[in-house]
Amino acid sequence: MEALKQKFANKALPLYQELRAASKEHGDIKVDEVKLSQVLGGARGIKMMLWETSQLDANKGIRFRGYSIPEIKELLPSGPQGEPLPEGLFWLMLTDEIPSADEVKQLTAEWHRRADVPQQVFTTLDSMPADTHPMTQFTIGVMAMQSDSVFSRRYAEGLPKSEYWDAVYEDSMNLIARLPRVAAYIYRRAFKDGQHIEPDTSLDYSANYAHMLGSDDKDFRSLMRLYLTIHADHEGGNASAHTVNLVSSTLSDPYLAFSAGMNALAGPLHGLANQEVIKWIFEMIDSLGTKTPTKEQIADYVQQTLDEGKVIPGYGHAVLREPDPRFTAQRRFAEQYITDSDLITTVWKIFDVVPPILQSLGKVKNPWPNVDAHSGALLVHYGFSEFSYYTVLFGVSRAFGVLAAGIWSRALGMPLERPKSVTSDWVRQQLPN
Ligand code: HAX
Repeated sequence: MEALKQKFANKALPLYQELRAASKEHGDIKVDEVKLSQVLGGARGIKMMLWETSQLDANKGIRFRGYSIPEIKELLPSGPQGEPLPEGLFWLMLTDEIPSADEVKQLTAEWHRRADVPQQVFTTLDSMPADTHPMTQFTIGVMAMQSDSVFSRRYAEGLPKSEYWDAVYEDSMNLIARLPRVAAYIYRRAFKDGQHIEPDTSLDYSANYAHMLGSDDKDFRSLMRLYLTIHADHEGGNASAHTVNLVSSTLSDPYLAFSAGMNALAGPLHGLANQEVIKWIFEMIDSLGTKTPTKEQIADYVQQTLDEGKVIPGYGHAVLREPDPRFTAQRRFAEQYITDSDLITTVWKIFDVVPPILQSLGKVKNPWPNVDAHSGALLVHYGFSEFSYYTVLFGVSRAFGVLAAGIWSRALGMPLERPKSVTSDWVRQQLPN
């Protein structure tokens, strides 16, 4: 058994016993109460699932196994310029241990070993118009690999429940290994006349992905390492993670579950916001006729967007109540690596202008920027201005978190997810006369 799988098994199997006993002996302990406003308000804040890999604090932001983003940057094995390797984060999420540089190297090699993409994926993608939205191509590309699912095959052969996690582990590792090749293939066929670039197995996961996209710039590689790390997981309740959790609870295999989650990520209130942000900024620049808008001009444009009944993309969050540390990490990256970018200066001016305007509306619970407010400007800086592709990058990263969590769910024997719905008649009956 490979080292990572063995380490995982050593952690997960005793926890399975512990949680089973807790549920049996203390299952009546109340952990939450549900208010009508939550039933009618998108189930905000209701505690209803187990998610081992990360936890979101409304004020402090994401913690991966208890570690903040600055701590992750400090502790995880990193690339040559010091940005963390997402391989290390995956290891941490799966084992609750910070890996050594050597362990991370082994994981990179393991993913290269598993990275061969079946020909039918490219044939399937090539049968679609090249201008099909990249997120649609991405989920179809993932689905085209489903026939390779180890879980599906072994389940059909009579896999016992105690071994579900093992087959899900195999699928998840294969899927993560293959995603950069599929995602880069989509980028090159959509935007670079189908001139594809072969993988370079001497590179780490992020640098190889950057290479296949078409960039060997060392700073862009560093950005990819940071980007793929900070987008990986945001606890279990967000729409893409929750979708993966729900679908995989039916024992759909990781290919089916992950592509379902990617369809949730493709919505503008969720991952597609990274595309919407840069589109909105470019439209603002066009409409104002300047690449260096003043704060007053930005404020007017923000007001105009709100008057048109639209949201300001990249601002607000269902859980966070402070600026998103993933925004701050990208800002720090820009401060360190990039001087003189009108676009990035504009992103920072927007950060000064938008929160007080949203606050003044009196209804927005979080006026601060989220992860998507910054990422597009960084990508444009390094020559990737095809913003309809941005959510695919997010999706490749999100695979680390949701698939690690999926392995945990099967190891912990999590059952079919099935919450309760109510009708409006039922709601009326609860109201005082
Ligand atoms: N601009 C304008 N209005 C906003 C707003 C924004 N950025 N954020 C929230 N509001 C409005 C809501 O539309 C809602 O208005 P109504 O009552 O008239 O319907 C009101 O403020 C209350 O909303 P909320 O409770 O503060 O926010 P929600 O939990 O309902 O929604 C969203 C959270 C992220 C969907 C929301 O803030 C939003 O639409 N933001 C813009 C889109 C965006 O950036 N999405 C990415 C979020 C991060 C993410 O998932 N990345 O992948």
